[in-house]
Amino acid sequence: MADKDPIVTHVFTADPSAHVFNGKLYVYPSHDRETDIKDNDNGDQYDMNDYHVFSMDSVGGPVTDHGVALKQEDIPWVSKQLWAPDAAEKNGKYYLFFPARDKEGIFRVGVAVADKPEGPFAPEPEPIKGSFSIDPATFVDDDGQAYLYFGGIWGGQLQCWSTGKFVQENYSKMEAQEGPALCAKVAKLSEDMTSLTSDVQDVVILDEEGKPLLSSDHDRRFFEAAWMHKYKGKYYFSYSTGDTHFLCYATSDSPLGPFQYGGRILEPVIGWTTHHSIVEFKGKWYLFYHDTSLSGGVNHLRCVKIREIVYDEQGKISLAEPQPK
Ligand code: FUB
Repeated sequence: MADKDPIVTHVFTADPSAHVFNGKLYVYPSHDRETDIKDNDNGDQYDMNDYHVFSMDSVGGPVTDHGVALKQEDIPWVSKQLWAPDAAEKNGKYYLFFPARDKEGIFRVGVAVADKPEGPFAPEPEPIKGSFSIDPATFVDDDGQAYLYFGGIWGGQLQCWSTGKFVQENYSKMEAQEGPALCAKVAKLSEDMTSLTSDVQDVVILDEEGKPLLSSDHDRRFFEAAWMHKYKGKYYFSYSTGDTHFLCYATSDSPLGPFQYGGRILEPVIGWTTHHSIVEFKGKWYLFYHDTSLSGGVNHLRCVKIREIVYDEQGKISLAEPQPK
């Protein structure tokens, strides 16, 4: 089985968030760039400073690069590292959610607003109050309520927030050392999508015995790359397991969980990180993900790819074609 081709090769792209707006498929990825910074667990080598938006009319067809939609120098609160973004549409406006380090080096989530899916996006002057860590993913439910999922351990700093306040000394612990795993976070978004209107709560993932996944369960516990989609009335929370390099999912009857662990979607790809989105387009379901094949395996120079996924009668996800070994 041949591997997939990157959707674009003229720039490095990663962390793809795919959405259908006005009948077109839009992709909001990180824009990886070359740097001399050596790889470390902090993720300093992921030193991105702008976002491009891409669109396509068909999967496998031509991809349009709409150019720079938002850049670091235009965001007053950001010091560095524009990491994995997501986008949403609400009441005819388009919102780009993005994580970045503030001037104190703490990751926060910002939001920027546009009239068109491809931007340009105008950033709010401050990060979203109450937001922290990385990898925002938005989900607008059928009743119009929008949710913001976020979080990432290790370089994503989630372990620093276990008391509700940022504790720098907790950084080097990387994650919980025993007991339940640290969870991704979720909160409701306001009607104008620029603030949180509920408490931030844990996205709890349960094992087959109904117990929260343990911190020692590196094959299944949440690491980063939250994504939410809905299929046949069920909420699917998917995520990366980080150091074990799997993309997994869990399901619930509520967007707030708790979620039941469901299985793996993607086995490890070339490169350390793995990050994805899931979207329905023209009657088929697709997994957008990245690997490092375009750079010959450089961890911070990644490329976005697409695979079709299918559901069985129980709603279990698998790839439409087997993943090459
Ligand atoms: O792209 C930078 C970081 O790498 C993302 O925020 C993570 O999800 C990982 O893909």
